Amino acid sequence: MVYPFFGTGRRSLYFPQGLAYVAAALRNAGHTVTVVDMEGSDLSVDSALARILDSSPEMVGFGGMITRYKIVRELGRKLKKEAPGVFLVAGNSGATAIPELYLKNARMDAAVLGEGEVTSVELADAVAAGAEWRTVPGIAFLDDSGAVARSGKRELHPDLDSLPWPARDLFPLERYMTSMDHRGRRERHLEIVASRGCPFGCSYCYHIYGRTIRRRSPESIVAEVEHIVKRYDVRYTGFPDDLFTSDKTFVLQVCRLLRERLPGIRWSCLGRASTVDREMLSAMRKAGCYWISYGVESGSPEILRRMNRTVTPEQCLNAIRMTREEGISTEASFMIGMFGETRETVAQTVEFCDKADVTAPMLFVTPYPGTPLFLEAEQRGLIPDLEAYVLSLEAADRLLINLTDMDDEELIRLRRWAMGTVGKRYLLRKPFTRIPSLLWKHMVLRGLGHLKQDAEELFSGMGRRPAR
Ligand code: B12
Ligand code: SF4
Repeated sequence: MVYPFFGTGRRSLYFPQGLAYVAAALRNAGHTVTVVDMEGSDLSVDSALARILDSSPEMVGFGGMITRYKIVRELGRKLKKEAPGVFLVAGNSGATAIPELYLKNARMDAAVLGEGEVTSVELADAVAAGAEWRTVPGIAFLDDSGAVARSGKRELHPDLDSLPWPARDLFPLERYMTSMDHRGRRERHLEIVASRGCPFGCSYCYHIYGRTIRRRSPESIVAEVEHIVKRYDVRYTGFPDDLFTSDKTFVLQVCRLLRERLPGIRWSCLGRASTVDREMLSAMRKAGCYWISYGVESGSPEILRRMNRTVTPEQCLNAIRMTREEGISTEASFMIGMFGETRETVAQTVEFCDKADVTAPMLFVTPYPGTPLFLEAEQRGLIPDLEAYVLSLEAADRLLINLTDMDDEELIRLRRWAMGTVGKRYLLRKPFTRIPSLLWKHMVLRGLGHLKQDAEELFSGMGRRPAR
């Protein structure tokens, strides 16, 4: 199992839950699993290749989201040359959304579509036995004519509690746990997945687990948190689920068990404004919830409507205020550059940040493969070369595709203005605490070298809103 590298110079490491789940399922089924973790072990392509070949695998599985496609392609091509008999398979959101690239250009024999535990075991069983593997449900492969073919549909796993917990022991876990967490702190941390799926249909979001939400039982979730606390001395945890707050009864039950069994634990999750209320937030706080990040995305009702968000700016504002009042830190995320975005709608986002008293990097709206937004961009002819586009995908802080009627330069300037203005006003509302804390966070996360560049960027965006 290979976890491809993303880039250099970062100080936060995110444990690859999906790959670890698949590794556990394969091991449980009797296969011998070795992990080559390029991210956690800081491996170059050549050293990863050497480690893969050293382990004499029958099958190599690649994980990592779409931003890591470049490395999968490089390793796939090299492996096909050096060890042509080894079966190559890729999983995760990229391979699921655009299997054709992984099969044709990265030389994978198969792509596992969606949830990987059962499919990868059936595939490995078939490959190990020299049996027909193309009939395993839930995969894509190239047929004899070189066209992408799909096997039958793989049903989503009906009982998440019965899946083996991620095979964390196969990874250089210490590095993940002691890396910087999302708050810029070094408190031993590790997250666990409590549910899969989300019923909403935001147009920029990719649903690898579909629109039906499946939750683990609160008992199983808290048992896993207890396990990571006891076994790895974890002090801070979190739920990276699409929508941890989807159901009040579920959240209240998890909170009750956390309070009873792990009174000192602290944790975080992602939130959606329309699914939280005061009772839920209060219970979460009492159970150790320390931080919630809300996807707000825009302060303009019209842009939210175009994103199919089904939340209003007022709901977001209420949720943020309520969360703070209950004693939980909040963050909000924003994007700029949706179809229909104008200088006025960006100004509404800036106004929202003022009212909510938040600051946040604002990403460019980026159509990720498999999303409704991507389909629309493709239909409008905005993605003429799929692979070139995928290779350019990073963290959406560079403008890759302009969906607006503004020209690129204007949109870039507008984003810089919005971020600068929001940042400045946020700092000046409480200068004596916020400025030192921002400087410290920047130094810790980005290093001294970036301080000057970041400050210049911030100050250059603080002027008047750019004229057309
Ligand atoms: C946590 C998270 C992150 C973490 C990092 C996680 C990590 N270790 O890589 C952080 C915060 C860093 C992050 C960043 C980004 N993320 Co993110 N992230 C998630 C999130 C919320 C959960 C991922 C997770 O742990 N899921 C739980 C595990 C169990 O599921 P899984 O990973 O999908 O694994 C299963 C299958 O995919 C499959 N599988 C996975 N690997 C393998 C390997 C093999 C061999 C096989 C057979 C199967 C297989 O089986 C697994 C078990 O069923 C997902 C949303 C989601 N619900 O998945 C988005 C998501 C993956 N992120 C996404 C995006 C767009 C990004 C960013 C590009 C955002 C941005 N603009 O900056 C960045 C990219 C950063 C980077 N460095 O690459 C998109 C990807 C869209 C796409 N079409 O690919 C998603 C789907 C969000 C969304 N709903 O749109 N992200
Ligand atoms: S952005 Fe959040 S609420 Fe919207 S569909 Fe994705 S996971 Fe669900």
